[in-house]
Amino acid sequence: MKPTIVTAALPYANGPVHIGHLAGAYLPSDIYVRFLRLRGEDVVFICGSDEHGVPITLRARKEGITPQQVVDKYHSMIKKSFEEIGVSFDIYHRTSEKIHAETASDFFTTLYNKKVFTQDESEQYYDEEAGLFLADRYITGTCPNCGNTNAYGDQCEKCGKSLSPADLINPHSQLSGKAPIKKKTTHWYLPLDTMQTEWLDKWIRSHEGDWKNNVFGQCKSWLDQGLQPRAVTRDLDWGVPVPLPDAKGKVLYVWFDAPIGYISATKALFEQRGDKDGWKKYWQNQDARLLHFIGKDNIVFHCIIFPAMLKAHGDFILPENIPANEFLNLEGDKISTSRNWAVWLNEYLEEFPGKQDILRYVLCATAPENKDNDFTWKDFQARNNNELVAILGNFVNRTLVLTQKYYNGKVPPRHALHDEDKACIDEMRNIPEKIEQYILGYRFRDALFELMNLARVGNKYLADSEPWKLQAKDPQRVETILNISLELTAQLASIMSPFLPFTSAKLLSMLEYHSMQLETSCRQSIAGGRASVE
Ligand code: B3M
Ligand code: ZN
Repeated sequence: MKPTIVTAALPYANGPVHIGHLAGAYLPSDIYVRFLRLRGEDVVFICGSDEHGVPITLRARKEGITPQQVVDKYHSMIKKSFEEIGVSFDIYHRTSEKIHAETASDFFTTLYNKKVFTQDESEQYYDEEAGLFLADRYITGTCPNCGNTNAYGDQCEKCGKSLSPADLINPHSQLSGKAPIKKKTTHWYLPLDTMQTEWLDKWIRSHEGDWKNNVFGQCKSWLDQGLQPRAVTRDLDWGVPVPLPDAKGKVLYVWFDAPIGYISATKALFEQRGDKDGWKKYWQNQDARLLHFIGKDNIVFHCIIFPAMLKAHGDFILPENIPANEFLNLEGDKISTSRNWAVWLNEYLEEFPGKQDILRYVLCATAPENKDNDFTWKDFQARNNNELVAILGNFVNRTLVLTQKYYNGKVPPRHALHDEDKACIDEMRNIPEKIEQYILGYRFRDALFELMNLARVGNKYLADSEPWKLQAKDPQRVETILNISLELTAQLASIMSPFLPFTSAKLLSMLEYHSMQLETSCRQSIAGGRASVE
């Protein structure tokens, strides 16, 4: 069995996470990993806080505290929220840890020694009043592509175009508000242009049809425009110092160090497990699979830049897939941190205690898998009432109540099968296979829909066979119907666990099911066998 590394984008520790993040990267990856674990696969699930970069230093200025205070505050907040919503990372690490600085530093040094980088002196914007070079988000101006007057030096959030500070019209400093001057500085560059001709173009294009259309399409448009050398260092005082004698005051670009965070977090995980070299079985094994779950704004970094780094280094595998999602809007409007237009996960968890699975359900059902999608509270309520309660809850409730009433909670025997029993049993085999195929193809909405179909099958079976009317005249028939309904309930309880882990655990304990049996039963049903509650 191939070892699998699943990573979820490292959130910037400059604010809490919101439902858009959850629907984009964290829920799909959690569902996928929980499913692999159910199948008994060898998987590590890696995430952590991205604690470097300009978003952090800007937040520190805004709040009048140090960058370290910012990341300490938000790291614990984000970690706690993920735990409470049931995202089951094997490790939630942070890029301010020593092991990360060492790993990122060594990575840079290896590339430097292999003469991968080009070094270039250029003129960059400088804020004379603040005494700082204005990298990335320290500078804003008008987007040359769409005219948005608030575009950042690294990206326009309105049209999504990736920019460099020199592209901005009317640039001004985020620190002093003034127009910057130009000043000479030296940086190291990853020569993506030569890499494109050497291998990158071919490698990415070989994934057409296999990567999601939205992902491949974005990559293709980057390739068609022609890749440019990309600076991997910055003039900043917050980050991993560039490990060269002539690089004082310079740090690694956050997008150089952050993805290396996946590697350092895996190292930290195996250190915790007392197996110092255990991480190599994943990252340095040609048989292993690497999967990155991200939002669409991170596609270029995971599909082009990080693979380019990994390949240049030489000791690591490249990603097999990058199932990125599009964006989730809120009530028809783009989620925005600056306008505080979001459902923040920590606030949801406080306001709806014990209701984690409802949010998981709704976000999976409306996940922006192929195009942007909208979250509304009306839909949240409707899906809870009409789907979770009316379909899933109703079936399980009727089955358990009748079993209690007629058999004092014991599983009744099964007798001769009627056609309707056989039809129900067939669906109990077919639907889990469909769920499996959808999950493995990163189609979580379709998988969830099939899960609900399984409950629909149960409701129809009970409605058609009406056991409550038969108990007096044909108790044997009722035994068979409830035996099958219980088997379906047990199967639902196990197959729902990647999506609705809290409900699954509750239901399994109601069924007095042990986790060993759960795994066997699920594997059996997935393999087309029949799970049994006897
Ligand atoms: N922190 C950007 C983001 O949160 C960035 C992801 C890093 S993944 C290596 O969208
Ligand atoms: Zn724009």
